Amino acid sequence: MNFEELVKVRKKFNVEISSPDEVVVALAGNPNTGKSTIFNNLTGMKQHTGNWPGKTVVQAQGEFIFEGRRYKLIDLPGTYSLFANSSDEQVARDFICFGCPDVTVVVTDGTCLERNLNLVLQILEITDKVIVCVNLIDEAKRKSLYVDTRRLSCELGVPVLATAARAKKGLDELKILIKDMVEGRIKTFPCLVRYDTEIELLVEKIQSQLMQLPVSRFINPRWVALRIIDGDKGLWEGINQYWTEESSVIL
Ligand SMILES: Nc1nc2c(ncn2[C@@H]2O[C@H](COP(=O)(O)OP(=O)(O)O)[C@@H](O)[C@H]2O)c(=O)[nH]1
Ligand SMILES: [Mg+2]
Repeated sequence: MNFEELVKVRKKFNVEISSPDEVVVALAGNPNTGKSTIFNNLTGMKQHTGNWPGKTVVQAQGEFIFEGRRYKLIDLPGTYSLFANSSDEQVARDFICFGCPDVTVVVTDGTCLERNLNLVLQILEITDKVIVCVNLIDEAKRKSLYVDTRRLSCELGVPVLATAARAKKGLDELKILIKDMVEGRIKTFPCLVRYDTEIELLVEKIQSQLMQLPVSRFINPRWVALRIIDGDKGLWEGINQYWTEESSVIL
């Protein structure tokens, strides 16, 4: 998307950007993983809260400047899944999918990673611009849990870093990773869930048709194909709501 298109789409989420250099970072994760702690530490006093447009879900936005660049941080509602059963999940999914964040940071709880990885895998199906934060690493250590972030990063195909947000540990590294990702110094190879052959063949078929549509420039065709097979109506609603200009092409 060019700058004007991005400005228009993000405005629909009440996220205003003023220059093409400004970076939009979404903070996603299960509830109580430390998202707000990270958000507050990174943005300090430069933040404000409101509601997501048309929803009673609280939206927190904040800013920080790092090495001369402005970053806008969007604290998404805490969710266990993106299958849009609640308005929280819908907000998180719609923003990750249609709000075009430049980077999505998924904050996970290092003391119960397994449960958190479900959301990580769902987000990796939508976007490859993901950084996984294994937070509460101090708690994990206290429970004698060791997280091999390097191995996890190899398996997920995206950067993984350990943080202890309450003690402000790892947050400088997080900023560097975000910057490196935005500036194209990090290549990711997201781990994608492979489904049964029957489904994969169908995905391939739908995907190749989607690839011929202009909208495939903006949205991951594999993910759309999976949602179509899933019979997910929320996807069409999202496309109509946020990408009106593109919808006639896809529907
Ligand atoms: N020990 C420890 N506590 C943390 C850490 N990060 C956040 N917390 C605490 O975990 C609780 C939930 O954090 P919060 O940021 O509100 O989580 P959110 O629901 O994801 O926004 C709060 O009491 C935080 O102080 C951390 O790295 N270590
Ligand atoms: Mg919070």
